[in-house]
Formats: sequence, structure tokens, C-alpha cells
Amino acid sequence: LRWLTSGESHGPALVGILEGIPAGVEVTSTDVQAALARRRLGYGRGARMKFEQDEVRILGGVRHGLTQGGPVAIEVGNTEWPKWVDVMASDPVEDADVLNRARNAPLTRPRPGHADLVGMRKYGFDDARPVLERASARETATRVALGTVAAHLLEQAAGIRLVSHVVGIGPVAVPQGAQLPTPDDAGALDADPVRCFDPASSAAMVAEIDECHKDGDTLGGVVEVLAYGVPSGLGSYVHSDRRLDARLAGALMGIQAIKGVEVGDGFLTATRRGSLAHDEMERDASGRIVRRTNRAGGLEGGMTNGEILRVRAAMKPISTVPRALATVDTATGEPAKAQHQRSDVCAVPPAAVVAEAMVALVLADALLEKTGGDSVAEVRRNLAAYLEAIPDL
Ligand code: EPS
Repeated sequence: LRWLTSGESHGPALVGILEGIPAGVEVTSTDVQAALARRRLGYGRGARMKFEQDEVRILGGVRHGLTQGGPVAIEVGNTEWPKWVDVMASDPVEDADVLNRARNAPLTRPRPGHADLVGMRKYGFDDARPVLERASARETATRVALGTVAAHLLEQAAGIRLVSHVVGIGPVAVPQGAQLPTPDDAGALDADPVRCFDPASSAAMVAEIDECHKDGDTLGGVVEVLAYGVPSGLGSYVHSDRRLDARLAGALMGIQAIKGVEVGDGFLTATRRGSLAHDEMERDASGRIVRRTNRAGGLEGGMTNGEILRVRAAMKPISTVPRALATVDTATGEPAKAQHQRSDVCAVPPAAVVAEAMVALVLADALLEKTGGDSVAEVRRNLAAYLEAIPDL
């Protein structure tokens, strides 16, 4: 499975292509639109989420609601485009009036924590506009669109279902050992202002966002993705680049603003003694070998072990800080305040939806690697044959 995205934050549309998806996955533009709507939720999002809409068009690879085996191309149109037609035009703009519009003024006060400064230097721009347009987390809309197709494959071919939730915002964290949501709780999570499964933590997170907003500041947090029904043996121990934990970590770290990833209990495991760090095995009533705990997050030796897959990603606070941070104006060389027009206070809830999409893409890739198959039916058959050979897992 391969995927690519293209497009700028204020361009006409983003486009994503997913190659390697078998034929016969049921998916419609309504499904993709619904997934994108989940990414727009979340207390603490900025003004843009209110007025802008995602307009989904499946451009290729799907016919009459079924994937055809060819690359799936999805366009996510941006209803705000009419305001940006000149500033983001792909063809040269000669009209001096247009070029002199305020919206087109060069951005030369790079934000600490953002790609602005190094991006300008590295690509040879004297304006941060092209950098922030592509570095923008708006691009994650395309990943969620592609992730929807991957998630449908996982569920339809292998019964694998995903759910994501927020486990921390700023200093507020869901208590260790709190009940985990299941995929059936997705509706309740979507209805919670911060996608948190623990009501007391959710209320404290909302209060923290309000406080932060008042102070002209921004907040990060931690999201968790869970995958249920994952067969054992996806990924491999035989080489570093085939380890599924490494591939998941890379995919999650590739989301804008993610600064850390944990698998299972992650960093907490490093504080424990070995006798309390691992998941002891036993046979259940049906004779299957199961774990008494799931500290490893369903991954051992770079392979899924049949338990619930559990990964976390830590997001830094958004670098567009309303209470602007100190910087240097690259046009004058003088000290300045970093550019700021508007900002989300907190984008952790949508980051959970994006993380879920990335996990879906990586898991779909690993599933297809294990089973092969050009159609959903063939993936199912091959998976069934493999599982038959390992009855105690
Ligand atoms: C983003 C900054 C904001 C967000 C945007 C991502 O946009 P603007 O600077 O235009 O207000 O709204 O997110 C989206 C538009 C989206 O669909 O998620 C950034 O700098 O990453």
C-alpha cells in the first residue's frame, strides 16, 4: 500500500492517492465526508473550522460504491478558495493591484516551533507563505480521507475496528488504568467536546482550554488509538524496517506537531521492573493463549500478538501563539513578534482522528503484506487459511 497527498492549506483542494487497495472494498463519498466531519470537531478549534467546509469528490478507483483495485484518488475541496484565488493561483499573476493586496504581503516574522524559518531558508523563499501553506495541518484532511478507505478494508476483510480518544490536554490527563473505549463508543466520543472517554477529565480539559484561550495561549496533549480484532502476526521481528511498532511510530510522528509516540504503556514501562513490565500468558477456556494484561499494547517483537493494539501520540501546543512569541523579522533583521492572524487554541481532538487514520493505513498495509490478495474476498480467504494454521492464537 502506498499513499501520497498534494495541496496547500488555502489552495483550491487537497488530493490524496492510495495505491494497492484490493477490489471490493465498500466505500462511498458519504463515508469519507463523515470521517472528515469528525476531524473538524473538538473544543478549542479556531474560526476557520466554522466557516470552511470540506468538499469530497472521489476522482478514481471506486465505482458504484466499491473499490476497483486501481489507485483511489480523493479530492478534498476547500470552500474558502474564492478568497484565495489570486494569492494561491498556480499560474503567474501579473496584475499589480492583486499582488499588492494585504493578503499577499510577504510573511517575514517566522513562528518559533513552526516550519516557517528553516523552510524559507531551505527552499529559498523570502516569504513564509509557501512554507506554511504546505506545512499546515489542513493536509491531514487528505490522510483522514485515505484512512477511511483503509479502515473499511480492515473491517470488511478482517473484522479489525479502530477507535481513537484523547487521554491528555495540557496538564490534564486521564487517570492511569481508566476504562478504554471500544469502537462501539465512537459516537459517544464524537459527542464529547474533547473526544475524551472519562467525563471528569473531559470537563477539566474544557476548563483548561478556556483558561488558555483567555491567556492568549495554545495547548497540546496526548491521543490514543486502539485497534480491536487485530490478528497476531502482522509486522515482523526479522528486520528493523518491518517492525510494526517502528512503522506505526513513523506514521504517527509524521503528523504535524507530534513530538512523541508510545506503544502500549511506553515510557511508563521503562520505570517498571521486568516482572511488572510484561504480559504473562495463560490459556483461556477455549484453549487460546492470552495475556493477563496488555502493557505491551498488542505488539511484541515488532508483531501484533492478538491483544488490543494501543499506541499514543503526543502533540505539542500549536506554534501560532496568539500572545505572539519573540522572533526576528527576516526582511529587516530586527527583533519582532511572530506572525499571527488567528489560531486554534487546541487541536488535540482532531489529532486523535488523524492518528486513527494513520494507524488504519499502516495496519492495512501490514494486513495486505501478510495475506496478499487482489480482492476483499481473497484477503478474507487467505487470512482464514493463516488463522486456521495457528488455532491457539
Ligand atoms: C493550521 C492553521 C489553521 C487551521 C488549519 C491548520 O488555519 P488558518 O491559519 O488558516 O486559520 O484552521 O486547519 C485546517 C484548516 C483544517 O482543515 O484542519 C495550521 O497552521 O496547521
